[in-house]
Amino acid sequence: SDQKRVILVTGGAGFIGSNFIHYYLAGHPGDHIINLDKLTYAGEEDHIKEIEQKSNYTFIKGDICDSELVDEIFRTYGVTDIIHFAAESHVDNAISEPDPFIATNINGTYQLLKTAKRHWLEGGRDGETNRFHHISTDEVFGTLAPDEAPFNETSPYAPNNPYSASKAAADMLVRSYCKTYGLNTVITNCSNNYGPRQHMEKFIPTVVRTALKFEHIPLYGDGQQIRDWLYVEDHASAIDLVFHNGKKGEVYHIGGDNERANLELANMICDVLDELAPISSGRRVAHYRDLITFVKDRPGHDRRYAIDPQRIARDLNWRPKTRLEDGIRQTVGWYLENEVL
Ligand code: NAD
Ligand code: TDX
Repeated sequence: SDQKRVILVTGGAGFIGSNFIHYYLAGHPGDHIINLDKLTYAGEEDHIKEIEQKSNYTFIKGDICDSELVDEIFRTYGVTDIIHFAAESHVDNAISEPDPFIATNINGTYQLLKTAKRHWLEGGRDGETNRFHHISTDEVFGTLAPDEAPFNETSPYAPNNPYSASKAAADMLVRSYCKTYGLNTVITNCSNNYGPRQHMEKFIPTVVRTALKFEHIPLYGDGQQIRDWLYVEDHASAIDLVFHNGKKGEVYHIGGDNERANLELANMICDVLDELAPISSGRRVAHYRDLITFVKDRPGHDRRYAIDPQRIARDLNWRPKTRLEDGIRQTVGWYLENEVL
């Protein structure tokens, strides 16, 4: 619609949220984005500093679990929609300390739902124009055997670690607010994102960072775990489409059509680095791939994730655009230029 939207984006100083805000404001300059982010260790104000001067963008440092703050933001700005990215997102952290995952991913999502319901649905309002878009993950479906069909929107939930369990719980709460109260929700479950601004704790930045320092490149277990890789800008385009055109109460899976074993991906990154950051003679290795080292496996490590993206392809005509080789080259180039690792 051409009605001006005031969108509360949560977690917009993180990896996917910041890429999404850049993408969205370029395409919808008439809308206003309020970015609510706690700036945990994973949030980075630098990620959105270029848009800070825009009149249709407001940054608020705060916690999604703080329902009084969220309520005040609704009252002050007249929030019309929510796109909810904020989460604790790193599986290894969830294994060592699950507390913040339960607080942010479960209770934080609940506080947003509760406040949205109060503002959009109570007092006889039908809330049909107010969208609550929840960003989730393929990890909630657990793990796939090599010969199994990819996850689709009817796959059973089977989370295997405290992170994916907390995201699964959030998905269920969102679902319930649509079924019970009629909140206009959509959920997207996507595969592994990569691209500029990803936190260095994640796999791809870890490979780039350790390689450039000539440290061991750590591959968990046998390195044969498979992930599907989605370029973050392709993800942003899918979110934009689902947010505007997705069906109320619907779930959409977003995949990159790029299943790769971790070892194969690490080798690909190393080959790109050989080209973009050539190793001078006298170093202890001739090629970055010689730094790859197999280390202790992650407990409960899911063997394979893969997404069947037929629904979003058919209903919304979305497809990922970026070839993995191109996306990796751009991402590695970005890390080299920005020296953030
Ligand atoms: P990220 O860790 O890079 O960013 C998370 C952001 O949320 C940070 O800026 C952080 O400061 C903020 N945040 C954390 N707790 C908060 C709180 N209580 N209140 C307000 N802000 C808070 O994460 P990401 O990789 O950008 O992931 C974004 C979303 O996408 C998450 O919901 C995640 O579960 C989902 N997801 C990520 C991937 C992926 O590959 N990265 C894949 C599938 C789904
Ligand atoms: O040093 C490493 N070595 C390694 O082999 C790291 C950090 C990871 N890995 C492996 C584990 C996984 O098989 O690489 C793969 C990717 O690991 P992560 O980047 O930690 O991502 P993953 O656990 O797959 O989860 C990601 O995708 C789903 C995001 O972090 C989640 O937020 C998202 O929901």
